[in-house]
Amino acid sequence: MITLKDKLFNKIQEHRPRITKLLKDHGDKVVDHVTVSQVVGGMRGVKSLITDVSYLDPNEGIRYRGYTLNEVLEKLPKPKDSEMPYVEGLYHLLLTGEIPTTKEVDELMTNFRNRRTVPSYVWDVIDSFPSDSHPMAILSAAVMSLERESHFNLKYKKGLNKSDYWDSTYEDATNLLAKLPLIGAYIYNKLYHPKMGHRHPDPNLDLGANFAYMMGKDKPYDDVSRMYFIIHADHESGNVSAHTGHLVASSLSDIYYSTSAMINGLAGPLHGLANQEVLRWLQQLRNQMGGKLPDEQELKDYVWKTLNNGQVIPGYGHAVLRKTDPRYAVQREFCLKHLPEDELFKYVDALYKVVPDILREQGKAKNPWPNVDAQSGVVQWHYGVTQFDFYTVLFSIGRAFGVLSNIIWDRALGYPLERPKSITTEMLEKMVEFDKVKSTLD
Ligand code: CMX
Repeated sequence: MITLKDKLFNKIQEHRPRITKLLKDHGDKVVDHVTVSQVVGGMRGVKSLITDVSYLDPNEGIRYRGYTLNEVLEKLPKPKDSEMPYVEGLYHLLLTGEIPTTKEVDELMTNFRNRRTVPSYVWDVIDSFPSDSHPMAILSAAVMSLERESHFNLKYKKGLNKSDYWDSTYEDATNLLAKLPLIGAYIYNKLYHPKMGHRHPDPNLDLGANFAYMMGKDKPYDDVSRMYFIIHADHESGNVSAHTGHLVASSLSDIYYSTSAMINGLAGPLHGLANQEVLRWLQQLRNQMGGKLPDEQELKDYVWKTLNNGQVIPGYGHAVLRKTDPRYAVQREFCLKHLPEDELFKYVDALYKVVPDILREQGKAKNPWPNVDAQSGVVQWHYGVTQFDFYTVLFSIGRAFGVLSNIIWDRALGYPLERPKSITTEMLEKMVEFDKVKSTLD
């Protein structure tokens, strides 16, 4: 049977001439122009990165390899009696653009199983952290400690042909992806359930079910894990975590350095950490309400108070999206089916009815609609993962699938070191002055 790696190689061979032709025939074609606001404002919307793994449409949301999230969840093979597909199948889709067969997913599950042994020194690194450390800091260090395992580095030192970079990068990436759920669950049990201790993975389970098992959670947490990892996997290349992973990898740092950097970027409250901020914010409100559900006016007052204190409403807004995030919608559907009576879900749903209008009235946020983080903590909380500091670790495990797929392709297509140009404020001022003088002369 043709392996995932063989299939990937064929896809790479097909794709390489497209980039060569684009560069040769159209290298000077102008793709975008850049305004002063974009230079000062974090390069919002500047078309300057390339990826085929996913595309984010402002109104429609994310597509993985052309498929909407609902299509991905519908088309990928699923374990028996499960609502959510195999995460292993998602990796196949992200890398090749093709929906795998059940047989291909089976093969990939064996492949992952053979790669998931975590060296004992990683457990030592995790254990050496004080128990009040943030789980994202521990995760980042645990991934970093694995760097000595990099095949890419070994081969590069011996002399590696550029056209073969992708091969050992694929090996490193797949090794890390197989280990990440074990590392995540170990961190969880160390910090929050030290008495339960570390659970070894069950060889008969897929990645999502094994994660639930290692976390000590019953069904349907296996589906929650699959859903969570799949919907968080990729959001094209410009978001902080994906961009950081790509940027670091562009210097040919191996994927352990790149993934650790990706995790560090995700740990910011404006990005992945927003899911824990949502829970913190909801808990504050819940405490204030002393057990009763807030009415509409009480909710509005709480939202306005947050804004008037100069804080953002966590879980709302987005740098690219201009509609409700489909990742929010997928989780909402899951909640409506499995936990419609959950108290926090009712809070989240009630907020959905008031926050967009308030943000519109305030007039600052370009997108008043909820993003993925508005809903994800509630699902975790319902199934007993109430330690909200941990939520971004779950996001990281999912995000690594997209970022690493991208890095493998970056190497396969020979994308160079990333190096945008910076200029000084004085230069910008002179450009503006020059335009003013020019227009008076015109
Ligand atoms: N609450 C209050 N104000 C908000 C807001 C929100 N949810 N979203 C945006 N704004 C404000 C911005 O802070 C900014 O204010 P200033 O002009 O005073 O700086 C203004 O609206 C314009 O911002 P924008 O162009 O609409 O949004 P950005 O691209 O700058 O930022 C994001 C995007 C996500 C950081 C922002 O919407 C935000 O802070 N949201 C809350 C945090 C959050 O949920 N982050 C998770 C995003 C998803 C993810 O990456 O995981």
